Amino acid sequence: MATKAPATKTAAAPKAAKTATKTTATKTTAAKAAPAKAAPVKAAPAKAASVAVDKAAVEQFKASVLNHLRTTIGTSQEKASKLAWWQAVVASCNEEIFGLLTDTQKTHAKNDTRAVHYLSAEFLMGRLTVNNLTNLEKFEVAREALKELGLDINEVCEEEPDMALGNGGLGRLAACFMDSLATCNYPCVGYGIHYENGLFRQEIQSGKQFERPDSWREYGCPWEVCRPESVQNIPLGGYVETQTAPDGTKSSVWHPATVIKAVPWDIPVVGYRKSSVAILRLWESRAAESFNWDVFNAGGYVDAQAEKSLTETISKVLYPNDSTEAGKELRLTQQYFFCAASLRDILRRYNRTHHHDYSEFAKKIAIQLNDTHPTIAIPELMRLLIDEEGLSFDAAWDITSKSFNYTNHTLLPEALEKWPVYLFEKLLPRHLEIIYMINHNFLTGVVDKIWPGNNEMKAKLSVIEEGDCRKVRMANLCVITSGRVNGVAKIHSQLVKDDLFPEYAQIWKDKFCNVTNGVTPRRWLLSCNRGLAALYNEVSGKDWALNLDSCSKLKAYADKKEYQDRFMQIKYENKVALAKTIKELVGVDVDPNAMFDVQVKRLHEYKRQHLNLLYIMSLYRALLENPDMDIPSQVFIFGAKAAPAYTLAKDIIYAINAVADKVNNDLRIKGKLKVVFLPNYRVSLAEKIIPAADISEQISTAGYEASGTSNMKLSMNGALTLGTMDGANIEIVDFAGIENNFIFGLSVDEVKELKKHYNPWDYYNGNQELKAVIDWLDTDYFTPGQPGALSSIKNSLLNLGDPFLVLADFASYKEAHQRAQQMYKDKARWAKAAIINSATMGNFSSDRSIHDYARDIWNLKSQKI
Ligand code: 26W
Repeated sequence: MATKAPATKTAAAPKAAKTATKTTATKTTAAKAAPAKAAPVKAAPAKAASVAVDKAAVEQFKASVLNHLRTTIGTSQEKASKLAWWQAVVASCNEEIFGLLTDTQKTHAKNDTRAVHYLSAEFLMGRLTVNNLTNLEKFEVAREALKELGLDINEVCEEEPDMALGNGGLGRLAACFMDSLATCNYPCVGYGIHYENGLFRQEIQSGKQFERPDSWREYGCPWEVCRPESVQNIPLGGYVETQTAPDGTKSSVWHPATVIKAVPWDIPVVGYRKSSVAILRLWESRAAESFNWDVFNAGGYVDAQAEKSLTETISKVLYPNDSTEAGKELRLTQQYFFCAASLRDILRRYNRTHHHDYSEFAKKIAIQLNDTHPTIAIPELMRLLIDEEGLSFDAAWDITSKSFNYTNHTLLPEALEKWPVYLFEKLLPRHLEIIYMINHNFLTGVVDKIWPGNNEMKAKLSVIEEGDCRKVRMANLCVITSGRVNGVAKIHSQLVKDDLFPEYAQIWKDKFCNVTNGVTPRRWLLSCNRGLAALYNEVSGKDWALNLDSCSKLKAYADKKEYQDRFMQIKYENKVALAKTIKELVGVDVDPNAMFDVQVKRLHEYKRQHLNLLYIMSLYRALLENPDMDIPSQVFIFGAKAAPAYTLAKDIIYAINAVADKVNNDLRIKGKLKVVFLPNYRVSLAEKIIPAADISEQISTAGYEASGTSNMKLSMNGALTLGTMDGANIEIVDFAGIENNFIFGLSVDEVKELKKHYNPWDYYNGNQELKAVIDWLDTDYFTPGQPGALSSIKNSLLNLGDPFLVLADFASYKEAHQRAQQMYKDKARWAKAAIINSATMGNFSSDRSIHDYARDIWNLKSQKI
């Protein structure tokens, strides 16, 4: 094991820039890269701490990699491709990781610890190599070892495909939580789906989004381990038979039509500083062993293969929607498939020590539902306990209702899952019976007691929505069953209680609570921003990544020129690196001295990328009128995937690209404005963009963004938030100071009020500039020869009523941008604000979130390994 290297004082920031630059140095020549103008501030005196690397550890790592190259990968140093080198590096890491994993699991088994089981349809893990090396405290050693082998660690790590098994915020949150659970030593298992294809790869052709499959495992994933000993068989479909025993008691027997094999793949999640190693267990669907090949004669062989592929379709692809429920049969099957497999796994492990005595179950097992996607786990646990373990309905309910908790991540009505009853009848007939029973007990035992004879109330709170197509309301089932229901930021939790579930809150006033989201500082600061990490090492000591609050020590230096210069020098170097990436990805030259204004997140009307676009158009217009306008040069950077069927979202991407193309090539505005849309936004691209941002665009219509997490990552890396009082923005500016950010727009209450009588035409007709840019969309100025190509945006903003109040917030948004431009001219003031933002984000470490869950929801103790 590597000994910990003592810190020495050397120039860290320039070093960081060098590596960051190398990351992206692949195709373009250096000469073509962004014009490296003089830094805005003089290079600061080289003071940040850097790590002197242990020579013996380097030799050991080198030997291990070379050995794996030969004996695990089966190639030689001379022949090895970069991919092979990467695989060998992973194999070296795994030597240590598997040891730590075994220690963790032994400790938990020995103490029969209570554990949390995090059920999530998505885990957006991204790449693991740099993160695991960092958490093992081996990154510097590996970098040096590879360097001595003639390799650049960043280039080697670029070989790793992202594990994009999630859509956006919810999936990435689950990944950050796994990192924090492991780091904080909480016994846990993450359960999800082993999608063969993660979120689609986005290609941009002529400005338009095209979706391509993402086969992240095409050449195998060296981090995952298949566990055939834990395979589960999952029944599906068929019918329920009611049997009457001689004593007259009735019972239900489910005769499933099919059985699907669930194969677990384990991904070890390494805690920081070798704390514990958590397991992320992802289920892959296969044709069951019992699949009857014999019934097929020679001619049926092909049909048999076809039928086989149907069962294997279940884990084939991640649904790419992050806000609209499509109601597809396959999606419900996916949800049931991974929940059923996970619960069997939980029961199997529980019974190893408890031998089918369920009296301790709720004491030992906490289950967290990440949104409603795993709701089917509720009736499935009931079914397993009743049908397979012989418990009474009431006993099963007692256990189930003590085990589950539910996190809500969105208030958007179109995102709330409702499954047609006919789908349940077809796929899960026994689960439907159990749901009816739960609902009946709730309506008669609870609702009728509080609101006697109130049928309207019953209809409203029922798990079943009546109508032409009866539906199961998954959120209602979650709330009725769960011990605790939480939102993901203070304001959101308030709205969950007051607006989404007010009657339930009346019934159970203590059920509802808040856990504000967080992000892991290991990935989102330590690994992705080595320059800033080195500065924190020096100022806050070496433990800041375990205790992000200690970063607040930097705040004391926010007024000191030396630290301002160093902080902004680090930012500048990150911007140089991003400028290079931008050049490679979209061929646009951007000036690292310009203000980098970043909006990265899924594309959605409520997130209002089109508000940003309208402002950019107005700025362009102003610059055309006065090219010498006294404003800092600005680069607007977008990254966003649109759900494939979300036409308007795709139109907005097209419009951003059309405007970008025009603006970037217009010599009249003298390079003062650039717009880039970076294709295929994903975790690994976020890690390059976020450290380079000056401005963080968080401009959702107030009340619609549950929390946001890019707001936290950007602020942590020293970006100033230009945003609305929505989600976690409110809490962020609470810590960082409203004077260090640019808050604008309607509040939640003002949005509610305005929505009662909103008329976008009033804003259009009342603001000449706004009218001009909206009308511009109707011309062919940005789409030569194709007038009307951008008109759908205008149409939504006017004829379709502007559902997210873009026009109402436009003037205020523009004014916020002007404040930002003003502050940017004052380098010292800006640097101070950037430092304070970064230094006050301690509360937004996902460690804090996980401690909150452990204390308030899971009643979970951390276990030293
Ligand atoms: C059924 C289709 C569907 C799929 C995913 C509907 C809704 C979702 C997610 C709940 C959407 C999501 O990712 N929500 C985001 O969750 C983050 C983590 O809590 C928050 O930070 C974001 O504000 C929220 O939009």
